[in-house]
Amino acid sequence: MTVDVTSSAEASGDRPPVRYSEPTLAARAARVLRDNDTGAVITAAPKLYPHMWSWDAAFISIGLARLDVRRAITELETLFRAQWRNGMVPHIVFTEADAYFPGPDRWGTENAQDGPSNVRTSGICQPPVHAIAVQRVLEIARRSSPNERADAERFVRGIWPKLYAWHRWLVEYRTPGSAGLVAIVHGWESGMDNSPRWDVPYDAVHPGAGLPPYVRKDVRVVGDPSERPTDREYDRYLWLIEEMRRAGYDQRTIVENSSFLVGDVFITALFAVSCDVLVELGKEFGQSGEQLRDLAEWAANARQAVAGSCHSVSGMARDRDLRASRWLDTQTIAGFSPLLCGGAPDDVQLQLLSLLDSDRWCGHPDLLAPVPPSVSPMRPGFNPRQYWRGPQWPVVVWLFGWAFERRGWHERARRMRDGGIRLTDDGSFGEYYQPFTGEPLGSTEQSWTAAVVLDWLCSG
Ligand code: 2M8
Repeated sequence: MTVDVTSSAEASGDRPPVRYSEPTLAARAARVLRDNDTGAVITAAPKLYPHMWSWDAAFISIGLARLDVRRAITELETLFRAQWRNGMVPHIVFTEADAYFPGPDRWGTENAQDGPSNVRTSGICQPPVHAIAVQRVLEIARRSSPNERADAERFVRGIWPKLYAWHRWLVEYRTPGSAGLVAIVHGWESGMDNSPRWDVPYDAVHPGAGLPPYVRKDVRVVGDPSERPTDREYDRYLWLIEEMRRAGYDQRTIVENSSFLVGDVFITALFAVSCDVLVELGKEFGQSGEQLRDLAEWAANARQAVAGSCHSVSGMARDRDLRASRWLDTQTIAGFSPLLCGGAPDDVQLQLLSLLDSDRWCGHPDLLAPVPPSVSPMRPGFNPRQYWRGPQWPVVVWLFGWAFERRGWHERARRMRDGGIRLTDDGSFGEYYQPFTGEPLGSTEQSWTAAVVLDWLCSG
């Protein structure tokens, strides 16, 4: 096995003192995806997350397509078989594994009117990146064999109406309030669970006496429990589930009454660009003009909402607490959302690009790899080891790189790719990374990390 040994200075923290060559790294990434395949799904991670997660599955399918287009298609089809009757794509599709909390019994979605009958799922959603994955799988298949190309084209025809229904659900049920942002009813829907973005709205969530007791499993799996959210935070997460369960997972009731309702600017930006992608696919595959017009209108509205959220001084995009009717000024990676979807005025965009390059973000002199951390190392509250409060996430880097490429910013896209590979070339495929030492944190052998690394390596 080819390994390049780093200098001892770089080998600080617990990062293994090796840097794999690209072919070896690719082989290791492929092995992680194969090892995490239960035969039915690729679990998000073998120990910490032994089920299928919605946005993980999208990224996983992109990496899988580099190995086996058919397997990538199956992964997305499995996720969409769990789509709710109202269009929602659930954030977890449960396997038989018992090692994760909250499991299906705690969610209790089996009596939800709109839930799927064939499989057990959670009762919330995650960021809408699936159209992006479908298009990527198609592109990769087209560069593979004629059979894979035909399989992928058949697949796109079949999944397009389901993607449209998923996007329509987000508009119908999750775009309340005048700001036009797509709203979340639980921090877990954002995918950035424990981000300081949610600290203020979570302060208003008061777990009631009726919160059933529970035992966490995540802190037993992660070596250092202080990286994970606190018990107090978990009480709030569980309380929100309790509220939804009591509402029978009826979306209108939840959006009206839940203790947490926040317009999420990062999801809104992803939604805008995913609608664009769906329009492109829909035009090519002959979908109805009316639906294409809907998608174009939803994209325009979402883009406008993202631009409208930008702070007048910093330029950073903001979430909106829809319960308290106020903007949330906490500055995190989500503040760069307009760079994902475009639509902000040129001066704001330039301001964001120069901020992203500055020593407050990617240009910070102590970063191992010049890719954006989840929170700026210069902000109070930055914690280099704590879940969504400072570390770098390879999938987030992939998303920015993908968006930059799409926007024609090839040099910027290349920097995200190269930086992402530098971050992960220890070959452990961490869930997230300590930005200064590159120590892998949380889970290792995390499927979506392996998947985006594989995509980067195959697109170099
Ligand atoms: C993390 O979220 C789950 C809850 O959904 C957890 O902490 O238990 C997040 O990083 C989320 O974005 C990700 O999809 C999930 C599985 O990788 O883990």
